[in-house]
Amino acid sequence: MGENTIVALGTPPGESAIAVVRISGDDAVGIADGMMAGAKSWESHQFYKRIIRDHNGEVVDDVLAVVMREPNSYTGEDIVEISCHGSMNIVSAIIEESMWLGAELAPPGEFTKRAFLNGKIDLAQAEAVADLISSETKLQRSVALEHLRGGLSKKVRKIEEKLLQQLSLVEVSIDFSTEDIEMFSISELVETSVWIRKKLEGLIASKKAGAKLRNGIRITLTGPRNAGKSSIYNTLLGEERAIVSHIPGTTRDILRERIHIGGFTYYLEDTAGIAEAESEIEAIGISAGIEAAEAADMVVFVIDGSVEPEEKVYKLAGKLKGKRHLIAINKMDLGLKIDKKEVEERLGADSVIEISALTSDGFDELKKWIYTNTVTAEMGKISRERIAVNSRQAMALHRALEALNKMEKDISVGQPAEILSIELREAAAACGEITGRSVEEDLLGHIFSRFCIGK
Ligand SMILES: Nc1nc2c(ncn2[C@@H]2O[C@H](COP(=O)(O)OP(=O)(O)O)[C@@H](O)[C@H]2O)c(=O)[nH]1
Ligand SMILES: [Mg+2]
Repeated sequence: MGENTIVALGTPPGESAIAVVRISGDDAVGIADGMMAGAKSWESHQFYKRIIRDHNGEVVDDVLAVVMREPNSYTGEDIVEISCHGSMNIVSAIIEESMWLGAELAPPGEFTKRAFLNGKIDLAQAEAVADLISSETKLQRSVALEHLRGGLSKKVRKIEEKLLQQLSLVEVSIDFSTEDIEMFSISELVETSVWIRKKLEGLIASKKAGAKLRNGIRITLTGPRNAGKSSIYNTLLGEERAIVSHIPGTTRDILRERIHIGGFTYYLEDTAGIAEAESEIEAIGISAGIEAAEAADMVVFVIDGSVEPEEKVYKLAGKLKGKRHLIAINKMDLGLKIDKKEVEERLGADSVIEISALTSDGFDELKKWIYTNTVTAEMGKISRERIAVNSRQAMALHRALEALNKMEKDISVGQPAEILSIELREAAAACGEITGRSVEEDLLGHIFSRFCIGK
């Protein structure tokens, strides 16, 4: 392969039972011999118990090592994996010794980049590796796994094949144009184009939900002072994260924490809420809170249900129209002085629930509302099909879509086959970027820099 040989820690840094150091490249086996020679030569995919010595002959550690010879390894190159005792001191010594014997430190994602360049996986699969490593919930994991198994690649390749098939027909007709016979059928070309456009649109539509799946969904708690926003925040988190007090205006900064509900990741935000500010600092907090609520995917508007509602509460809540929101009437343990029906009638809210941050009553309903409002049509589709493109992939698919739109337009005004073939080629190349069949080197650098070192 002619590439340099790389080394990196493959497990998280820190103390652990074992740590794994990976070496990949032409010299990997030579380096393994250099620091842990044994009586027997390395057979591929066999574990060997060896002693590592540095070049001064000093013992570094007792290890278990395995050699995986090309092409049957993750990178497609010779790989040596050394399971040593999980001390950073030992790990550093092994990495230093590998470097002394000629290896270089691997930049982030280098192992996976090599797997891609050596044809072990395609680009969509490589991206899925990063998603899989960073997945926190079952749904994130299963979508990443489906992509890693080639689920997305297969769909895109099918589209690509259809494009290339039409392209070849159109090109043949250009070559034989002097013979004045139609080599391809315009109606078939249009039919295929329409079919492909539908498929592309379906995949592109999964981007928005995919971003929510990968990056999390923002939920902001808002409402008047002292309604119990910070208390609800803490109850949802299961810890006393936000300061709760009967003194109005306690919360000033926006607090943000991750929670998981039903396979999705949420960023839950506690804000100062909305009110007339009583100090300059509070005013800053309030306007930041209002901005957060505007940018959020969902808003929970909290009302103190233990007191008669002030007219302005209805006015404030009314501002949320057009935003996915829930009205939570809090402090039901104190006995409610607010009529749920009246709130529903006056605000026409998505829904209104009664809860208590103190006793956790109604929190199942609160979580259910969050979950069902996440599983919109698009999210539901993701959890069924386990396919969700990322923004790079969506951009490429969008370019393919534009090329086809242009081609259909050109067909309708009678443009010649030469023009149509350019557009078909462009659409196919754009699809090829998903799997990495056609992709620029600097884009690769960008994609693999997202990875952690040692992957
Ligand atoms: N009895 C009762 N008191 C609550 C409940 N939620 C909040 N409180 C109290 O209401 C006051 C204001 O709560 P806090 O969470 O700081 O409200 P925020 O200003 O909206 O963040 C505090 O004294 C809380 O202990 C609840 O469900 N029941
Ligand atoms: Mg608060």
